[in-house]
Amino acid sequence: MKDKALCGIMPALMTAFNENGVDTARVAALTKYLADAGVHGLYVGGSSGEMILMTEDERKTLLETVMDSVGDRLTVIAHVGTTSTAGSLELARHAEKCGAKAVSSVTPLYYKYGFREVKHYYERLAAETSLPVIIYNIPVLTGTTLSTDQLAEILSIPNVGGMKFTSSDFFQLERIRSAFPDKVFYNGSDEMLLSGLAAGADGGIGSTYNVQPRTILAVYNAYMANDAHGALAYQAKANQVIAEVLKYGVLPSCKLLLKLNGLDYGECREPFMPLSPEAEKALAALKVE
Ligand code: MN9
Repeated sequence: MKDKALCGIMPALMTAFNENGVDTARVAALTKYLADAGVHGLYVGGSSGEMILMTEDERKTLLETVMDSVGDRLTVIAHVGTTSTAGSLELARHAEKCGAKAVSSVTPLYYKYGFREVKHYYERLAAETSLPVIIYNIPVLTGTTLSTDQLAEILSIPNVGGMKFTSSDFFQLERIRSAFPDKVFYNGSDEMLLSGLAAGADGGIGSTYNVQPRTILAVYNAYMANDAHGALAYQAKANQVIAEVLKYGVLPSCKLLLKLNGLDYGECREPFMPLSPEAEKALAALKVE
């Protein structure tokens, strides 16, 4: 049976920083804002959370902050991918101890691993935790494009609960979700949420969900109510924001949009840079909800 608690709209939570590390008060404020907006869960410690720019200790603090803040209200998926298998296994054990509902991971970053290595990595991760493991398939960043058969082989590993699918090969998404009706599939590109839902995704995980949760939920809710045209209208509304954010840089832009919306979430960590005045002006003109 598909785990309904894992389905739905899950912002890929952004991280706020201060001079001491994770700004736990601001992180708690954003998680509460998103819970109040009605999202179903949070995906914590992924690329949208600047995990590549954080230490493992900071990542643990981040997850603990989220669990304390909204762990009783929302499904929390902990992204545990790092540059090393040992580091990811350590974060997976920590996530389980903290009460996360699932763990997710890209393969260890930087090298372009082959299929045998990718599969081995997920076997190790699945053996380390009793939580469901959500594979993170993002070929444009990992450099490894897996075939439908190869994805199916990885999904067959015991304990693998589903996949975050960041690709526009919706034929492949439909084939694997039909082959694994009990597993959970998430669309990974915000700008193509409706396309992913139409191919059978059970929900979506995305960065811009942090800043426009209501519009994204409207896409999902309309689609679930069999209103594909309504869903497309909301997707078009979301895409006006996404197109601008992509132009100026997703994470710095989303942090600015949060600030304009009344939650000063600070700046991204270096080497990200503050936005230009021109970008700030363009983003300030957007209607974001
Ligand atoms: O988590 C995000 N992907 C990455 C998903 O960070 C690589 C997406 O939400 C994108 O930021 C978004 C903009 O292209 O779709």
